[in-house]
Amino acid sequence: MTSISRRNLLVASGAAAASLVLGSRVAAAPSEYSYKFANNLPAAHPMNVRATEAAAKIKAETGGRVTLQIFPNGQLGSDTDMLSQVRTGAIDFLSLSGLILATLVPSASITGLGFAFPNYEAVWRAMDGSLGTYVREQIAKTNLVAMDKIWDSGFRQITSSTRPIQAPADLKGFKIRIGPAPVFISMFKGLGAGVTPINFDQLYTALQTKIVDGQENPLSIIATAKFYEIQKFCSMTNHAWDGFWLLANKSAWEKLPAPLRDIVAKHINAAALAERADLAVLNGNLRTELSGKGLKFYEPNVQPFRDALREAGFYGYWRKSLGEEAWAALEKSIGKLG
Ligand code: X2X
Repeated sequence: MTSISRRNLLVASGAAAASLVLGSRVAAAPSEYSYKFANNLPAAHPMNVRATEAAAKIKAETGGRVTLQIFPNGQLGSDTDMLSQVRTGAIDFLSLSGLILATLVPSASITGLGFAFPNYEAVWRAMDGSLGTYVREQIAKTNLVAMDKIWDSGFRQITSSTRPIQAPADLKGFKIRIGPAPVFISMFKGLGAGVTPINFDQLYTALQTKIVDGQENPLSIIATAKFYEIQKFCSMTNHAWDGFWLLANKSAWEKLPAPLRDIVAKHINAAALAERADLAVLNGNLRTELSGKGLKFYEPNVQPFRDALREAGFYGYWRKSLGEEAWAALEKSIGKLG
């Protein structure tokens, strides 16, 4: 399985988008189990590239009985629209950040707590261990099924069109876009920023029209969404890690005979691991690539940000809000937080 090269990521967006658009618009001959898989990411993001590969493998191994049509780029609506759709069965699969899933499953916020994960070793120890199990159990209490392996989105950085963010004081009066994610709204309010919740499909325009001064996302999304075209500065705050749960509508999932479900789960989970590896490669290269596109990088000392969150009562609030079981599952993987 080849990894997505840096060059492929930044230059293949047209081809990838075209292939996915064609794939989604050219009426595929209906198979016995035809599923819609929606997400908010650009077609060139490794998540869509690997999901497309997985869909082909699923179709091949099931002899065409199971097909997944992929709808990237928020084609089927905003994140909050698509979450409603996967709950009703209007779409069958949705990849969604735990930050936004938290509007339905509050405990999903736990993976987005500020500065919770020091590195990827801690992320995968948690998400492939007790914390991931805990959150999937909470998701299962809704009418959704979460696949075993969470996909990587990455450690999030702050971009700006006005000034580099180097200390909490720089966030005072800074108009930052946040996804409709309770824990991030809380985090950036706690840091003193002016928070504007906007769905991802509206973000490029909001930045371009200066409705907001900046936003925060991993480098792979800054690159594939081309935010470097309308942002000047990027501060490597690594203020939170984020991942995408691969969610299935429960009745659509249970409609599949067990042997077909096993094939679908096998290839989707394998694709998640391949996508994680892709991002690991990209995370080592994208800063150079984005610098070449004009983005100016900064490496702020993050301890003042952590201290400001603690002083604002952020960790105490979320420990109480999420509960001791969730907090114990988190600290089992990362040690003491807050
Ligand atoms: O909306 C965002 O910023 C994104 C794409 O990172 C999420 O899905 C949370």
